[in-house]
Amino acid sequence: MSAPVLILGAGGHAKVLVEALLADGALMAGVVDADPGRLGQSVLGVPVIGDDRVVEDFPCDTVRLVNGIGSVGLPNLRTSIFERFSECGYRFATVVHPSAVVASDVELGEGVQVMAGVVLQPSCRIGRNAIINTRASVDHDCTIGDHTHIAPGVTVSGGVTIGSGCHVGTGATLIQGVRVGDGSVIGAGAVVTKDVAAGVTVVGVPAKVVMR
Ligand code: JB2
Repeated sequence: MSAPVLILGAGGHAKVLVEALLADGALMAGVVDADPGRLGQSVLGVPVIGDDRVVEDFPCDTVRLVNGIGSVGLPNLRTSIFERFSECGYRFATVVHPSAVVASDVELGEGVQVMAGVVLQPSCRIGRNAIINTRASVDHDCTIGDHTHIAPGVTVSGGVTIGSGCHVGTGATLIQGVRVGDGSVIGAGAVVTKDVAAGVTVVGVPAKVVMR
């Protein structure tokens, strides 16, 4: 039996994670949130039991953490909370909704979150703390970096490499073999037909750089 999970954050992203965890039969230790107004509330029936200080009440070998901070609006917080608790010895659970199709040789890093309806084709490697959000598809031989968010409905064709700390916006499409550098943002609905440098924002069809 796996250790129970403690969710960090009680907002929209956490709600989707709780749904996936309950569907997978996970044991729930509770939710912690920085907002004192959330204390006593619940997320799909899982109680908010305090703020991040409560985590220390659970020795790190008795609980698995789930990063419920989304990467829209709070991308740096999502990464820093993952690194901070990892350094303290906590482990992050990998969450895979039972409706996701994940090929047998796919490598999922610690704390990866694969939401409902996702397809991950053979030989993909997904980095630590990445989100593959609702109904996204990632085709064969892709590499997705640590802390990157693939938003709902994104289509990633075969052999694509996306760096760490990237955001690929809702419904974007990346054609086969393109490479996206670390820290870049792909706008919602963009169609990426050629490589994207690190640290830039691209939007449109075909995608063009709008910010460096
Ligand atoms: O340091 C913190 C902290 N800072 C903010 N520790 C903990 N434990 N919680 C923290 N929070 C809490 O995160 C806020 O008080 C708030 O309750 C929650 C963020 O909720 P929100 O709904 O604003 O964002 P989200 O990150 O859950 O979801 C965003 O990203 C998802 C990927 C939204 O844009 C969603 O629509 C999106 N699907």
